[in-house]
Amino acid sequence: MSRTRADRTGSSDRDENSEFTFADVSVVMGTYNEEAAIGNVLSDVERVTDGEAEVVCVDGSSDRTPEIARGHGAQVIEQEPQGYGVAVREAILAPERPVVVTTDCDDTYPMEQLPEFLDAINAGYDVVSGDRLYHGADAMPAFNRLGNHLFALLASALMGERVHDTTTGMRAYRRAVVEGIEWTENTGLSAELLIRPLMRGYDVREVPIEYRERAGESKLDPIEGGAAIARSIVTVCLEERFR
Ligand SMILES: Nc1nc2c(ncn2[C@@H]2O[C@H](COP(=O)(O)OP(=O)(O)OP(=O)(O)O)[C@@H](O)[C@H]2O)c(=O)[nH]1
Ligand SMILES: [Mg+2]
Repeated sequence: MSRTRADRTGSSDRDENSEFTFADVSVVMGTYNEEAAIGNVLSDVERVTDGEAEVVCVDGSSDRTPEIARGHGAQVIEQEPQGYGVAVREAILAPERPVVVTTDCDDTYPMEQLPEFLDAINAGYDVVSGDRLYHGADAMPAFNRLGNHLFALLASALMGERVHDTTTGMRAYRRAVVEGIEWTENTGLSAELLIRPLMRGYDVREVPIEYRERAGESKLDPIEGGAAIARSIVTVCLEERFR
């Protein structure tokens, strides 16, 4: 999926020869009543990155999620719950480290694959996107799985380039990407975070990831959320095509 770097605004915050380590990585997430999952997610990040990655949680919880996060040394930014994208937009823009990794705080995403994501950034990619559907995503509810396949087909048709998982929550970005684009979507932010960089010529790579069953309750209504995501895909693709 490599493309020409049409309008990149600086691909790296350090010299050509030095590689990013986990000390250059912020793992960020929206957290909304995730006390069943957050302990595992943050322990995994700590273990896999040797405690080097910093963690930022934008939190709207009324349960013990923020206490657990602080107990793991995470930075917690409090925010009234306003939806996925409002939280995640704040989360990606908060840190200052040169590599930003998003994840959901529901224990579905494999933090064990963080080294692979960092390797791909060090290989020169601007965005590394976890493709849950490659391995089948058996742990995903069938309706969501079908929807995610259809979103990827819709986005691929509108972009003229095949992508396989537009709604994944696990990605790594160079900071220049998250800062260089204005983000407008809420429930559809995850798709927007893939589509706008791709259509602007950034180097984007999908990597297959394992996907686990969710711990705790979903915050997404499959029908309403699905319709919002489809609308975001169409809007964002058209905006990018005619910008
Ligand atoms: N702060 C904050 N976080 C949110 C909000 N809505 C969702 N989140 C978080 O965003 C992440 C994604 O939400 P999920 O419920 O996992 O949505 P999803 O992945 O589409 O749905 P599942 O497939 O059921 O996991 C989770 O970590 C949520 O806690 C919100 O309004 N505020
Ligand atoms: Mg989730």
